[in-house]
Amino acid sequence: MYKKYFPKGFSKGFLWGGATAANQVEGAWDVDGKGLTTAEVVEKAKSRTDITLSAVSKDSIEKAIEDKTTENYPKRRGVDFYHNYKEDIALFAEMGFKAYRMSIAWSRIFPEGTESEPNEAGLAFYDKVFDELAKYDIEPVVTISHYEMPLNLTLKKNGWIDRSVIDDFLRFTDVIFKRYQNKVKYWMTFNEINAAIWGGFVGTGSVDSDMSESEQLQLRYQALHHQFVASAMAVKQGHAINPDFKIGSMLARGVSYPKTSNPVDVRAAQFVDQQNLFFDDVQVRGEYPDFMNRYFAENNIVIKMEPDDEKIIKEGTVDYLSFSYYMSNVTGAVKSDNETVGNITEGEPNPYLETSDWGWQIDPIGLRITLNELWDRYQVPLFVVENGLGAVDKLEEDGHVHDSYRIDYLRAHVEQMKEAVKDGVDLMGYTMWGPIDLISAGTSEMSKRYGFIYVDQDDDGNGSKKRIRKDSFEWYKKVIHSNGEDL
Ligand code: BGP
Repeated sequence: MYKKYFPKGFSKGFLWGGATAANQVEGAWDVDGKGLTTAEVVEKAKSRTDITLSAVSKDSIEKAIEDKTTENYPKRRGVDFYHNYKEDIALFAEMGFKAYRMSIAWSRIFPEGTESEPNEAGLAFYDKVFDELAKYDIEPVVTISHYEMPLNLTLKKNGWIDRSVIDDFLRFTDVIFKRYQNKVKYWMTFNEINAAIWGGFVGTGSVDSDMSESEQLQLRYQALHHQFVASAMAVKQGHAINPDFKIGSMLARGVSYPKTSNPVDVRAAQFVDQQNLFFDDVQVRGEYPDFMNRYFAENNIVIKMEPDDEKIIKEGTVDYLSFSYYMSNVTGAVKSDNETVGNITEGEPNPYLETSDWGWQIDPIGLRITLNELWDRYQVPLFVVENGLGAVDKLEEDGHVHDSYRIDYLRAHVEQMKEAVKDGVDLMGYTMWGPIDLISAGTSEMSKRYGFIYVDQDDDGNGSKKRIRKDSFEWYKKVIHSNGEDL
């Protein structure tokens, strides 16, 4: 029947909030029995591309472990959310957050990754965080693995390349699903699962810096396959523990525009786009798409599968699709030397767009395009779980941070998100990235700030760690209060 109706704005229960990751906020890296993680041995870098696997060798890991001046590793210190969580959550509540996306540090629960029993002190910490959120009716949205794993799994097994890590992961998910079954409803398995390919070590925990490019690809796709299987098994496991759980996928999404209307450019952009979407083809539709099977065959990549893997992947499809969105890309058939930087590195500059201080191309309309595309392709609820502006903020003499540029960025993206909702996209929520300043995933800097809340700490860890509301804090409060009407 013809429906003379279209949604006029965000749904009533829309999940407004913010997103962080354990290794970027918590600090307290060796407190209460926690083990070292892969994130805590990655060195500072100038850009995202420097954190790809080639930057992480066995030697650099050894050096990082031996280095006793641990204060040099910002991710080991974070912004000390571990000790400040009450104050930080109170500030989120003051803005009216309905949801807080956070991750559980695997190595707080299983310090080495291989133990048979979990670390009670680690579990107790997240109990306290979830209870604090519940006080304010803030829904936790939990990323199970956000760019880290217990370092021991890298040292002993070379990370996700070893199939037995699936068992280690499922022991971890079994414990947290059971423990928090009445406190957490929304989960996602792997942050930006496509980082397994372009982020190397960060995504897979496997060191392949001494390999050729084709060997690296072989290793990364195999490690990724193990993550697909682990994710699908976790979805099934979680639903058996609590059928009300909503367990999602998480993709770093950036639409790829053709450089010109020449069909060869259009096809080149489509290829890049398919390479980006294939992760959700597996996790949402439940099978490897044929264009990837062709790609594997033509690139001599052989995915080793166990007899049941295809069935497992089919039966463990996700309940919703979440993604990060920061920028879009441009692709042409002929590769240009003029590469853009960003969290998805392939691409060229777009003359119609401005860039952030870190060169990421700002494209709010691309978010509407992305939402429509994902909805058309998958027809499952969507969730924007990261979007934000990394900028150099200045604490003025009046004691404030006047971040009108951040408000402009976020407003433009929320506007386009609203357009997508009016287009009919089923959108569950929006957790912008970094509601409180945190350590950058890409560069380990503190000075790349995303937050509504300023943290007084510099790149070397100096500062009082005092929390200060920026101008954007009041703006977001108004946005949430009006359910996205007052922008
Ligand atoms: C995403 C990651 C986050 C986050 C964000 C911003 O890709 O999931 O962990 O950090 O990007 O990136 P960066 O910190 O490099 O600015």
